[in-house]
Amino acid sequence: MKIPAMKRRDFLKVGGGVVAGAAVGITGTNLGNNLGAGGELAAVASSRGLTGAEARAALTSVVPPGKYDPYFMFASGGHSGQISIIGIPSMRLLKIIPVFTRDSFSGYGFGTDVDGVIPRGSDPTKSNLLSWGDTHHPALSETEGRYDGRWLYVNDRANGRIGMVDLADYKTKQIYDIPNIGSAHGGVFVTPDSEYAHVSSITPRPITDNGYAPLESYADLYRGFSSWCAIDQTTGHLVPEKSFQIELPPYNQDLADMGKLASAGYGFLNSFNAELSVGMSHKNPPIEIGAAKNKYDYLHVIDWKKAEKVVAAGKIIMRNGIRVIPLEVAISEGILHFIPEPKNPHGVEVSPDGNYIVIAGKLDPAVTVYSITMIKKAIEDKNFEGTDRYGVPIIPITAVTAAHVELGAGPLHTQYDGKGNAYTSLFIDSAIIKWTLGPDAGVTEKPFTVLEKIPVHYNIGHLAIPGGDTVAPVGTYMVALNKWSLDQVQKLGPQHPVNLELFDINHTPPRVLSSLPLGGSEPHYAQIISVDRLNPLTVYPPGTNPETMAKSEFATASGQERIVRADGFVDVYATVMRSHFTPEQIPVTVGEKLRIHLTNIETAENATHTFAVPNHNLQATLDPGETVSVEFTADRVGSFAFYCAQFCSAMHMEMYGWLLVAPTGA
Ligand code: K7E
Ligand code: CUA
Repeated sequence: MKIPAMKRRDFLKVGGGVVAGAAVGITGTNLGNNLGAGGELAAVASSRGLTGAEARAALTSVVPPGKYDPYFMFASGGHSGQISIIGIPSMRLLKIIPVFTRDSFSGYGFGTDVDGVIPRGSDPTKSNLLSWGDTHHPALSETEGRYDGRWLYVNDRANGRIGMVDLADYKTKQIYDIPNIGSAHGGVFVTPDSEYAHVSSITPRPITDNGYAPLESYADLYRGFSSWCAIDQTTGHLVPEKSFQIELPPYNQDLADMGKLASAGYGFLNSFNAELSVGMSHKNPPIEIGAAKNKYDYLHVIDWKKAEKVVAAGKIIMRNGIRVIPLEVAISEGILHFIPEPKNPHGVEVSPDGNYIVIAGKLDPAVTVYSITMIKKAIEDKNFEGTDRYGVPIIPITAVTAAHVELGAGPLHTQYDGKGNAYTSLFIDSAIIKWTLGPDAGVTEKPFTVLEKIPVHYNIGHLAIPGGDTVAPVGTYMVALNKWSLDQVQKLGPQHPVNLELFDINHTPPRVLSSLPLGGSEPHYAQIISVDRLNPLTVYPPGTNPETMAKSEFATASGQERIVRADGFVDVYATVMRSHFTPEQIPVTVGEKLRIHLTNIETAENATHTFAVPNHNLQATLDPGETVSVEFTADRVGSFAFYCAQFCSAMHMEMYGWLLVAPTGA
C-alpha cells in the first residue's frame, strides 16, 4: 500500500497529541478504503500509545521489508576495531567489516597464523601480533571532492595504523603500520582526489633509535608526524614508497581536515598541549590541567602541494622506511604555519566551498571561523607575530578570523548541509547547534547566526550528514552519534549501549525520527554516502583471492581436487559447494605441514560456506567464487570433523569431512 505524498504530508502535520481518529486527517478517498476516516493508521498509532509526532517520525523513516535505504552510513567502531554499515533512514545495522580485529564470522584473522592482512599489518618491532585496533575516522575515497564509492580508509587510534577497505567486496585489504608514529587520531582524511590518506600522531614519540626517551627531554626528543599516505589509483592500496611525513613539534596533533575548492592543497590540523605537559610528577600538574593552561593552541596549516614538491626535490631524510620532511625544512620552505586557536580544540572542519575553516573549542563555548582568503593573504604578506619555540611562524588570529560564534558548552564537531548552514555538536550541553555560515559561503542574510538548538540523548561526539564533509552535502538526514544512552534504553547490565539518533533536517526545526542504540562498541565519526555511488560485487569471478582481487594461483575447479605432497608440505586443493567438501577426507601424519586451498565453486548469490576445523582455532569463510588458503601444522593426533559453519542448504548439517591426523608409523 502506498500512501500518496500529499496526504502523507497532511498526516505528518499532526502535532504532539496522541493520534486519534479524525484528528489525523486521513480520508478514505485518499488513503484507500482499508484506511478510512479515523481508520487503521490512526488506530495503530493509538493502540501503541504513539503521539502524533512519533507516528509521523515512524512513517518518515520506515523502510519496509524488501525495500532499500537510499544511504549507507559507514561508522567507525571504536575499540572494536571495526567499521559498521548502517542503512539510512532505516537505522538498520546491515554489515560489520572487521578491519583491525579478528572476526570469526567473516573468517578474518582465523584462517592462518603465518600470513594475511592482520599479521602483515603489525610491525614486529613494535610489539607482537596486533589483533585489535581503535577506529575513529572512516574516510571514503573522493573524486573532485565527492565520495566516489571506491575505497574506505580508517585510522587505528591505538597503534598508529591505517586500514584500507575495498568497497568492491567490503573487505579489508591492507593495514599499513605507519612508521614513526605510535598513535593516530587526526584522520584518516583523504585529499579531494584521493591522492593521499592523511593521518597524524595524537601523542608524539621520541625520535631516538630505540623509541625511548625520558620525559625530561620531551621538548627536544619527542616529535609528532603528519603522514601523507599515497593511494594507488588502481587498487586503492597505500604505497609506502610514495608516501611522506612532515615532522612536527611535540604538540598533540588532533583532528584534521583537507582543504577543498577555495582551500584545495592545504591540510588543517588541530592540536592541543602546546604547554608540553607530560603528566603528574613532583613539580608538574596532571596532563588535563597542564595541557589546558594556555589560552591558545595552534592550528597547523600545511601546504601539502608544496610539500610534494619539496619531497620531489629530495629535501628529505629517510626515517624507518619513509621519506620525512624535517621540521626546519618544513619551516624554511613555507610548508607549515600556525594560527592560534582557542583552547584545547577538537574538531576542525572545512566548509563545502572550502572558504571557512571551523574550529570547535572544546573548552571554549564557541566555534572560531577562519577565512582561507585571509590565511593565504597573511602567508603571502608574511604577516606573522613571531614563532613558536621551534621556529614555526605564527599568523595573528585577528588577521584570519571571520567570526567567533558562541554556541554553548563543549563544541566538538561540525557538518554542513549544503544550504549555507553548519551543525555543531555540543558534548557537554547534549545538543546540536544549527548556525549559518558567512558571505564567502553565500550567506548574506543573518551570517554566523545561531538558528536552532537541537537536543540529543546524550553527550554527542560526531554527527553525520550525507556528504556532510564533502563539496556537495545533501541536507536531508543527520545522525547524532551519542556516547551515552542513560534512560533511553532498558537496563542491560552496567554497560550501556551508545545511542545514535536520526534527524530530519529537511524540516525546520529539525525533528528526531528514530534512534539506534548500538549493541557494539562506540562509533566516533561516520560518513554517509548515497547508495547509488556504490557498485559492489555480488559474486567473485571464479577462484578470486580477495586480498589481491586477482585469480588465486591455488584456485581449484570442480574435478581438479587433489592432495599433493612436495617440498615438505601437504597441499590440499579443495572445493566447496552445497552441500559438500571435496575431498571429504584429508589423511595426514602428525607433524606434517598442511596448506589447504579452498575454492567456493558456487556462482549463486549469497551461497557462502565456511571451513571450520575443531580444536585448531581455524575458521575460514568463503563467499561464492572465493579462494582461501590456510596453513597450519597437524601437530596433534586425532580425528577432526571439519564442517561448514554457515547454514547454507537443506543438507548443511551433512556438509562436513574428516581431517585424520594419524600417529607416526600408523
Ligand atoms: Cu571526536 Cu576520535 Cu573524532 Cu571521538 S573523536 S567523538
Ligand atoms: Cu555450506 Cu553449510
